[in-house]
Amino acid sequence: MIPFSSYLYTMGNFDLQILVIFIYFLQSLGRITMAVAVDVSRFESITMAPPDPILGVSEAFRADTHEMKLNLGVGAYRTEELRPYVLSVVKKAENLMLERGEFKEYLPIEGLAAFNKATAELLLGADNPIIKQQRIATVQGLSGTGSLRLAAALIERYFPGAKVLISSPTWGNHKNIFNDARVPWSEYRYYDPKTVGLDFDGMISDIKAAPEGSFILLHGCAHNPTGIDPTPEQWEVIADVIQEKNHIPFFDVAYQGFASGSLDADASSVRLFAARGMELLVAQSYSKNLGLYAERIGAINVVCSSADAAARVKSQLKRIARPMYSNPPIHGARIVANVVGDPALFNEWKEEMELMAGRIKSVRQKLYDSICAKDKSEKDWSYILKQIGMFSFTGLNRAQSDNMTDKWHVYMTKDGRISLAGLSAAKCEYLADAIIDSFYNVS
Ligand code: KET
Repeated sequence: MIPFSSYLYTMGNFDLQILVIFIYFLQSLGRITMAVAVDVSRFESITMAPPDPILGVSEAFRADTHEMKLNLGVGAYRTEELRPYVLSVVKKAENLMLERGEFKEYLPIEGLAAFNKATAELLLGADNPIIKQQRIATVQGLSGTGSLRLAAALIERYFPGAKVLISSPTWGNHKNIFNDARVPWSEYRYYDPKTVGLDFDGMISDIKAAPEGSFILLHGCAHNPTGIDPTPEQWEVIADVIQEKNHIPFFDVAYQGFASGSLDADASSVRLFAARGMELLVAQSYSKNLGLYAERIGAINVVCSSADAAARVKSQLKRIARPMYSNPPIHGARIVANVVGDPALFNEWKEEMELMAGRIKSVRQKLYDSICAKDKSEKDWSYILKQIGMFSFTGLNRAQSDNMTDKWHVYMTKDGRISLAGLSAAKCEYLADAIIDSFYNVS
């Protein structure tokens, strides 16, 4: 039988007109209903979501054509020429993978074994007894975000009603992650705008006041967005209170090696808690320290009091991962495993990381110097130097941050955070002018 559509082609204009009149006639008899009203979407009730407060800044930056525009929104490392940077150890590790002709089969749900071993060792130190005792459940995750999300799902499932305490302020996505996982959260005091420093007393009393057995989310190093970390002595007190209240520490380690340039120094907070025999959760990311942003490589680690508990936790993490994304991507996992597993590459990585951390420190200093040279008032800008990591929390309010973007084409998050990793020495003077103008001329 000839299909109706083919038959239409054989018809002349006059025939088609007759056909259309016939259809209208049938319609008027109620025999045919036009089922689809093409201009009304089935998705009509879905409203437009707001742009993401961090990643949306990059979209706005791309749309700006001004020659002085500067993207200090997302925490992503740039070279002095403000170009994205692929570490040379990453290129070498990728070459190794090509030479070896490595496969692309599915990974196990928990990820690449060599990666999981390497990541736990980087976190705790290779000779940490916890690893030998197999008290750590490590599951490869979709970078820091995906790893946090797995842990959130674990909390929701096995600690119903338990609260997560997050710092005020914190990385914006933390709230989304726990909201989406339906985990209740509240904030503990962290930042003191008066001193542009840590509100340590507020932090301690809020952690003390939380219901026993809460999860306390801590930034392992280089707190985002403030760049303010507790001192080693303060970490001890934080650990005391968490232990006293039977809380569970939950570390977000997204900047290991980036704060100080040393992998070990930046893991010292986590290691301090682990050495006390505490059970804890740690989400890791290789976006920043290995520049693997788009490879989505990280891990969730759960340190347990026994190997048996760790095995059970791991089995449940896998159970959560399987229906979410089945198993993780292999490329970034191999890069990390190859870099950490080869002593020459490992050393080269540490050198490159020091270089990146060093460049950020030098623009931090230059920005501070430029601001001090231009600002004739008595204002103390030294907090810029005291902060560490990728960011500076400028203290600029929303209107002042808007001025930075609208007038100066400096793209930043509206909480006043600037990513120094996106700043070059050549742009420090310009940024200093923008900050001074926004600070003094906008309220
Ligand atoms: N934790 C913290 C504290 C963090 O700053 C980020 C990323 C992540 C986790 C997650 O990174 P991932 O790429 O999923 O491993 N922060 C930067 C990028 C972003 O917002 O996604 C940022 O704050 O700019």
